[in-house]
Amino acid sequence: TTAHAIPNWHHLARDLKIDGRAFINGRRADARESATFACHSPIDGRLLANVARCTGADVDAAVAAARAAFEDRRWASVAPAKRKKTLIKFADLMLQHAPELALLETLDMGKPIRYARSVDVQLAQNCIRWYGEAVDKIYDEIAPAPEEALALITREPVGVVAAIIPWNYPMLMAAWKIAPALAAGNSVVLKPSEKAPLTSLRMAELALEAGIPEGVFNVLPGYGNEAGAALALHMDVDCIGFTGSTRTGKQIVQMAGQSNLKRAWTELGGKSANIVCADCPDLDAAVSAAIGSIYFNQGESCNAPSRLFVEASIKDAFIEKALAMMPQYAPGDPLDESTVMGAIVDEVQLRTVMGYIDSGKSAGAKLLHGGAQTRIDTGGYYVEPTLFDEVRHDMQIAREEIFGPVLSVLSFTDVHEAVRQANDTPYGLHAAVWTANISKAITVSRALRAGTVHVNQYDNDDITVPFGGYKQSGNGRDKSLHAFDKYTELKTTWIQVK
Ligand code: TXE
Repeated sequence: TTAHAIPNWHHLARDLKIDGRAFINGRRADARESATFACHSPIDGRLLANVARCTGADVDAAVAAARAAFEDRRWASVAPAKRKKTLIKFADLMLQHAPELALLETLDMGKPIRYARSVDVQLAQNCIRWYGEAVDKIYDEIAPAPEEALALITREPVGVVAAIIPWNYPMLMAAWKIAPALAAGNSVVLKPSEKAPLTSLRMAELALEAGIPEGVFNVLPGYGNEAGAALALHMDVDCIGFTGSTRTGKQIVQMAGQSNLKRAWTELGGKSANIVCADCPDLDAAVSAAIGSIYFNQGESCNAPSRLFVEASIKDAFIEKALAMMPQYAPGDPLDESTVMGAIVDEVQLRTVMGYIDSGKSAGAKLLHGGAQTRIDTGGYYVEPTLFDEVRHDMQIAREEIFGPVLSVLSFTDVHEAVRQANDTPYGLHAAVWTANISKAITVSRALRAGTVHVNQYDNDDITVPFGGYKQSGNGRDKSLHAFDKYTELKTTWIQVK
């Protein structure tokens, strides 16, 4: 391919046409009574679009369309090899529209355009492509039954799948849910976060263009307590896949139980611990992984290593190296290609983050860098990368998910005590240990109660591995072939032979 010049994002943003209507049964649709909510950019507060504010009636319409599509099997009966081609076409269309999708994502939730383009669009289209590729390579099972019978164990789509997703990686979270659900032959109703609904809507248009039939993939923007709750309570939704806060995840599971016991899968918050031992094989790598992973995406990542446990004897050296890296994370204009830290998603989240920073200061943690709101004259919401030292395990900033660019440093002298504190949290999403001692690495990684444990790195990630949490970080797993477990039912068929 020829090297493309980097687009002038500000010009593109000015000319961008944004359609905020819902997507139901293969068409754009206003919400009932044309209700809308204003979608503002956290970059500078500008109004991006008035977006359909879907409520119960719209949910009924979308679920009915999804059900009809499932019942007549217009997608479920399509041969896996053909479903594969359609999903790959969908992924190709996302790549063709990569600049537009990246721009929508950046405008909507404030992340730097360089990452929206190189990370979010790429990972989202790759996820859709990967499940497309997988779907004609999976075989069902035959049980070791007695001679006079044949027992088949087959997978069937669960039916109508609802997906409720957050605002931190809108396109990627959409892809993690819809790709395995669609590949398995389900119909989907997706509710994006009211804070970042735009890329989901555009993805629905591209899916239709790729050949995913009408009614199979619907998108309903709206508020959680309106469109979201109506989906979670719906009697004709068979399964719900949720990513968001632990508080809302508990409500989703309750609503599933109080309605039709729809299968409820949750991917929730985290307070991931990163344990760096004095025998860490590469201190520079440990520092850059710790800093890069907490400040990436403005700290708005469920698996961000927000608790850093450093062995006391190397803490000063660690912090000196960390402080030297901080200037490169100064927030900038997200539409500028050189920016690596963008805007916080909205004013509510900004207030939450600032509240935690105040709490850290008043609890006696030592603020070594940042701690302030910045770029206030832009009209947007920016927070400096913030580093607290001398954090104690019982402080609020060490216990609660902040979901912002705030790193808490705790020190330890006994690795067993560090592991105990690392596990002393309701969460269990990610964790890490850095040590050159192989036995210690294995012992500690076994002891850490988390869905993913990193040893001597933090960044490796791939669609091939499951992602999800222990404890109150949720249940079920996104990504990898294991995600099919959530969106399929296992059927046993006994056939008498003689
Ligand atoms: O999340 P919510 P919010 C954490 C993070 C953040 C906090 C609040 O700490 O500061 O949650 O963010 C929908 N019934 N995470 O308020 O409310 C909502 O519309 C049905 C961590 O944005 O959980 C959105 O689509 N749905 C997390 C989705 O749930 C409801 C990612 C997530 O919103 C609903 C996001 C209801 N009653 C936030 N209420 C992670 N770990 O990845 C809300 N929703």
